[in-house]
Amino acid sequence: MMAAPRLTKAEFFGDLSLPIELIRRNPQEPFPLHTHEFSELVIVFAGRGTHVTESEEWSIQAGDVFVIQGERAHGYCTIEALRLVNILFDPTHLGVPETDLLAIPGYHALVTVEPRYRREHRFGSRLRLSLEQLGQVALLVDALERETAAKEPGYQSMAAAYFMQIVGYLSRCFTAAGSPRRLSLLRLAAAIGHLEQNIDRRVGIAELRAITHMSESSLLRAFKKTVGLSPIGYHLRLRLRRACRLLESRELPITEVAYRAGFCDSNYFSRAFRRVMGVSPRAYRDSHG
Ligand code: RM4
Ligand code: NI
Repeated sequence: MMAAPRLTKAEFFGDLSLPIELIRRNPQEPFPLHTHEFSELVIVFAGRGTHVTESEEWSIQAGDVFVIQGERAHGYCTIEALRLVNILFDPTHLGVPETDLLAIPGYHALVTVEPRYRREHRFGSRLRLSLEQLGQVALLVDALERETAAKEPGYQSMAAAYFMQIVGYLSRCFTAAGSPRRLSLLRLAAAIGHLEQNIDRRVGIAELRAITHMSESSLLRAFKKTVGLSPIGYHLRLRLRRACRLLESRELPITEVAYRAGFCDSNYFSRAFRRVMGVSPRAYRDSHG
């Protein structure tokens, strides 16, 4: 089989200074399997269609919302007046993880956990909005569209703010919609969010168990499957990522950087840093100045 084509940011983002591109598909035409350099948030406003991946097919309809991480091949076939809005975004340039969007339990459920469980749950855990919710999102989408079209001074921040409102609103809808399967996604999402919001200290498994109400073994298994790392490994990456940012800014001595990234022992910090990053914190700072 031929590899699915990979769509690039340069082809699809009209304005490369913005990590967001809104595309209305009225209608969405059948579209062959593809991957992309970016992610997309799909909001289905009307009609029906079949969303396909390499191995599965799901029918989609008005109200369905899902996030597609770019590396997963997907496309559309059999379409009945399908109208959707596709918000393409570059997750590495949004700055979203620094915000308290992470505190919304549905956030990671929507963007991180559900995409990983889509196959196993046969699309059954996706977010489906009520008509009223769809109307609310439509208003935010219109506002984002006006901002990106008019490009008045400040439009980059305004567009990012509308995008965050959309994601925040949808995350809250995800939190509110409770089927048992969704609840299990929300639990895992809560664990991921908790680690991301507590980068400056150690977080043990007992703490995560208390938040998720999961047994240690099912928590570890589900976490590994979703994130690709153990909770401790993931948390360590987050802390090192923060350390990198602090080292790059050159404002703090290395012992203080270690402390702010949740390491009370700066020797241990240096060892962990070198193991993951391949260089010492000092060498990292020297090469990023
Ligand atoms: C297509 C379809 C794809 C999207 C491209 C940009 O019509 O919606 O999923 O990646 O547009
Ligand atoms: Ni796509």
